[in-house]
Amino acid sequence: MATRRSSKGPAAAALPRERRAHYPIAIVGPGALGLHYAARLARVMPTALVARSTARAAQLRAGVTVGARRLRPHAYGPENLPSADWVIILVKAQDSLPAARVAARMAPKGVLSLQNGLVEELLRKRLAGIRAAQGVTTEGAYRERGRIVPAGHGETLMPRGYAPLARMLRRAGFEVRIERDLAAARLRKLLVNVSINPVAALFRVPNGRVIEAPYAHFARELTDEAAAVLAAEGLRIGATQAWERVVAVARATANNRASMLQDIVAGRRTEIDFLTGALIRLAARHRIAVPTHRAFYRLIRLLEQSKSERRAAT
Ligand code: KPL
Repeated sequence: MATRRSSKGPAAAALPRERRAHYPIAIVGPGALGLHYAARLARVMPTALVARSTARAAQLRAGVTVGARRLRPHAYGPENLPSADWVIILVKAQDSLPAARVAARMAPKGVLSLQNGLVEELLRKRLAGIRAAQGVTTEGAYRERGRIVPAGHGETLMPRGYAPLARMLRRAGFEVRIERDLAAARLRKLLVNVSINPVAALFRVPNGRVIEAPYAHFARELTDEAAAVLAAEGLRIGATQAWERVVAVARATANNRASMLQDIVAGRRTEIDFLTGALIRLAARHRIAVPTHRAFYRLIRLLEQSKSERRAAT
């Protein structure tokens, strides 16, 4: 597919700065899930991938294996951004603001976040004047010895007004649904994340094991507590339905390593503040006790700390 400014395709890495390359789509965030989306999209259209630094972009351009294929992405750092019609943000929740700044500089028609947590308000503020929304994805992918392993076929939800982006993703083979009640879908995703991710990260098990003994006991308690909080937030969900939802996602992504587990193993900061932390703040607002979430919050924080202390000591 041709770019708007060059009929030879967006070989932008080699283009002089003044001839900014243009893409139909750009992904901000080359983590496991970002690379999974980028790899599929790149098979059917020029796709830009934006990394946090020029050095990281250069590493990515050298190639990365995603599934059975070698991807040589059109990767950019923040200093040399192309423009793009549509931007998908797939960075960690704690990196939302810099990612939104980068997205705005690509002058897009619309920005869709597919991040975990509840970040829509924050993004909308930062992207004032640009169509922006937080959708939901239940796709799964993880990194293993430098390669990306897609693990779990999910759904990508987005609001009305995103039909051109939905068509692109469908062309790339993603299952996409235009969702009328995205606020509810985001709360359902939060339910899944707060029930699966901390258990997977603490016990270092793949998603499928989280719903089996002995881990299921903890996951079920987390789900029950979360269901009560989310119902108070207006989500129409009972405890049984909530558990069925968690079980369904854990089964659909059985071989996946939850993002929080990947962060712990890699010694990175996790999204615990934006997931369990967010749920605890909602619970406090509704005066609902969530002792199991509080315990997991502290345990994950402890794991993060001991990892960084070990790093500092070496
Ligand atoms: O969103 C996820 C995550 O790992 O963060 C799930 C849906 C649990 C898939 O692993």
